[in-house]
Amino acid sequence: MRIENIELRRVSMPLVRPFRTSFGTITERQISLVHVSTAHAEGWAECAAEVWPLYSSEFIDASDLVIRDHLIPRLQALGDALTAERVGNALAPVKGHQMSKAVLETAILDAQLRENGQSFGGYLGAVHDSVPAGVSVGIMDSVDELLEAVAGYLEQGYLRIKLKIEPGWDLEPVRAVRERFGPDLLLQVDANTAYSLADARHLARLDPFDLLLIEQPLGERDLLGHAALARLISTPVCLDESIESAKDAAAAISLGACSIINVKPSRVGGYLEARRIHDVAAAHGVPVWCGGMLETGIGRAANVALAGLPNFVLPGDTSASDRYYARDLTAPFVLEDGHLRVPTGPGTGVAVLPEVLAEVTRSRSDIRF
Ligand code: NPQ
Ligand code: MG
Repeated sequence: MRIENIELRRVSMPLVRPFRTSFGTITERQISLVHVSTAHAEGWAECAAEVWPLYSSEFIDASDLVIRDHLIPRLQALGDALTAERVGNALAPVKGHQMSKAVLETAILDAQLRENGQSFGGYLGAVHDSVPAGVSVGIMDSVDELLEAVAGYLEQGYLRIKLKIEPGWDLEPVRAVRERFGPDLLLQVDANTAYSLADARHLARLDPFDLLLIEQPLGERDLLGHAALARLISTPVCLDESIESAKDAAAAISLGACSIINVKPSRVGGYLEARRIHDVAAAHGVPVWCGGMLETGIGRAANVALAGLPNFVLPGDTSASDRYYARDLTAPFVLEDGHLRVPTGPGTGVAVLPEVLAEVTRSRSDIRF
């Protein structure tokens, strides 16, 4: 496949409400979009890196730079031999920078699939037409405010609630949500690395609330700590930040560091590595679910396709567009009976809306091939 141009575009997307996690609060998402043009098609993808290196070491300005100066030259060197399947190996000599690698591979895959008339879901091996939707609920100023927010999401049809937690906002909100909404609510928590192994006895106090899982309680490099914690609490441990590759997944499973994995294509370098994690986990009987990084419709479309694979057995953070954005960059994803439909058109199956794109664009630049 022959790329003619790659456009990098910075957009700014206001959130419908502030989103607070253990690592900070955001009110607006700054996103780098990658737009690939070939003679026959175009492809879009979005980079998950944020302004600050707080979720992981990656951040948006560094991402733009590594894409321009270190990753794209390696793709240009492939010439006409470039395919989406060759991107991973071509970029492998560059250490780290999974989100930057992921956005390039994904935009190229989108263009390639559009050229071939194949959908993301079809290419990846999705077996479902629609996927159950969960929602990630930020840390709030009061339990009353949280209960109101959860009630609103349940009214909209969300099938699973994930509460963001941190020391000082854990037992009380979990107890309140469990008591108010009852034992049948699918409920889980995400600490984004906010605890240490010394908190094991405290975290064991979540055991009675019958949570589906606790996500990334300890530091991202601390597989042994998670393995030790998993033996001290009955809530299943799920890893997010710790898993940056299929090899990481295999190691974490073998060590007993997790019994469930949150798969985020952006965190692991793209959809091909995400599918490998799905496969490794399936081979070990470990369920996975699809995480989210506050994607616009561009990234959401591909995530929903991935979530259609057979071992995505838990509802993901694949929420409707209006969970985050009043106006999305694509036609909005909407809940239908608590589910999102897997797009069936070529590539991601969604079209970027030119007027919205123009309105949210802050800068753009072209790299000619
Ligand atoms: C998680 N996502 O599972 C992440 C954390 C997260 C939906 O909970 C900007 C960019 C803001 C990435 C906020 C959800 C973010 C972000 C939260 C990722 O851990
Ligand atoms: Mg997480």
